[in-house]
Amino acid sequence: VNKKEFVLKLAEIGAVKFGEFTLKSGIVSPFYINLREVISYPELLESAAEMMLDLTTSQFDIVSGVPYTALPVASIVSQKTGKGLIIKRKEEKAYGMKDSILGSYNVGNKCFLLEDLITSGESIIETAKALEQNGIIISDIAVMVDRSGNSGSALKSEGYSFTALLTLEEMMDILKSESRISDEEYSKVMDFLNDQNKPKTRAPLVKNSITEKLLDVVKSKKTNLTLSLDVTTQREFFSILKSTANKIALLKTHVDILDDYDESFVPKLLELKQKYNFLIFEDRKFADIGNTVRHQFRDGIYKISSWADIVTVHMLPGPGILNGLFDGIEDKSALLLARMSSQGNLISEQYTRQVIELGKKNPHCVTGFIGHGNDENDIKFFSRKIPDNFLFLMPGVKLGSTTDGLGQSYITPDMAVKNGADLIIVGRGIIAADDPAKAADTYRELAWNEYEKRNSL
Ligand code: S5P
Repeated sequence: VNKKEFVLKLAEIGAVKFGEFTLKSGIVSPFYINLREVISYPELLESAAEMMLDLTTSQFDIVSGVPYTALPVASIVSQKTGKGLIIKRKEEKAYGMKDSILGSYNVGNKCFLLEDLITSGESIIETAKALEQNGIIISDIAVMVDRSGNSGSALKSEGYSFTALLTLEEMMDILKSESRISDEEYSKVMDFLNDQNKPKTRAPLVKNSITEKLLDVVKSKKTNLTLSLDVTTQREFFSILKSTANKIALLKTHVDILDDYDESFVPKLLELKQKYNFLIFEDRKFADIGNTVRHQFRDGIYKISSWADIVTVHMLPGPGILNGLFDGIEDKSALLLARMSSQGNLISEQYTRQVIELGKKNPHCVTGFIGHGNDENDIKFFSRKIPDNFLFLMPGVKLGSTTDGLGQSYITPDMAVKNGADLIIVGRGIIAADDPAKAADTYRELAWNEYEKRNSL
């Protein structure tokens, strides 16, 4: 077999389809690729195994695949080479690491690892790491189709290299040259692939009134900076706010950390809001049942719903939390915590996905998502999951340090925005600076330049 025949056969069994497909992220894709069915076509499996074996560059002692689709391919490679097969369990065992790998191997064995499709590279990294934890050395990684659009850069930044039998572009070229897709379909796919790799402006799709207001402020003041004013006295609060207010689009408060909160606070705050044109975001992080958060939002000393435009919400209690908060309230909106910046936080990839799903179902009261990433690829990966009618706000932004000694992780403002954050949230980078006004300028400029660059693409 050659690649061409292989690709034609893939198209024949419906592994690549053309049309309109709504992806998990809400984005409509002009094609859909699903290699899972390959396992039911023995001759396809065999050609995949042969061609992927040809991609290896070094000797190996054992072979494995990322579960599930790559496993039968790995099993054929095993038969052809006489090297043993091992399998990493897909389900996490509740207890210990014992039995996380099936099959026989020795510590120090070199393993050839196969995968069918790479998008983010996450599942390969997960499998490779698990094998390594058991003393296995990953000597080669081969994938059938690379549709990452960035040659699997997440994998590279983790120190792994891989070879792909096919890139998506290559597949499309073959299908086009064999007249299996029209020129129109071909250019749609290519445009889509190009588009996907650049984060784009979200404004035109936004339907939420608070989000629209926020984006108006961003545009008119030329700033996508959120100031996190985490100080404990009103004097400090208003002094920093006055000197930075013309540089920010959004003011984030933790009203409950003020030592001297009294009824003069809110009127003073609203006066400055009026004067300097920013929105107010009380970072209350609601996380209880609907009835409780309803009171927490409206009642008590702070009566948050009377002055904050935006509040943060943990979706852990389920969708009822949004009803409790926003029923009967029109002009307020939530930012859902989809990821956190603190090291070792318990948020899983699946939880993040579910939070985004719940947000998508409630565009009337959700402005966007709080998220973070460990590096450029991780931020991009997260950003792509956020539909175009929602914003992505990123805390954990600071120049000159990567942590605060209390578990906070920092990345730089330009890196945050370049890779997809719409607004950055900066606290101590500004409030602990010798000259907060000057620091706010620096952060604003770095973030804004990247924002403009991105939106002019
Ligand atoms: O994941 C998060 C979410 C939030 S809202 N990580 C965060 O740090 N935050 C908030 O952003 C946090 O409560 C704090 O108010 C601010 C970051 O402050 P900094 O001083 O570390 O910039």
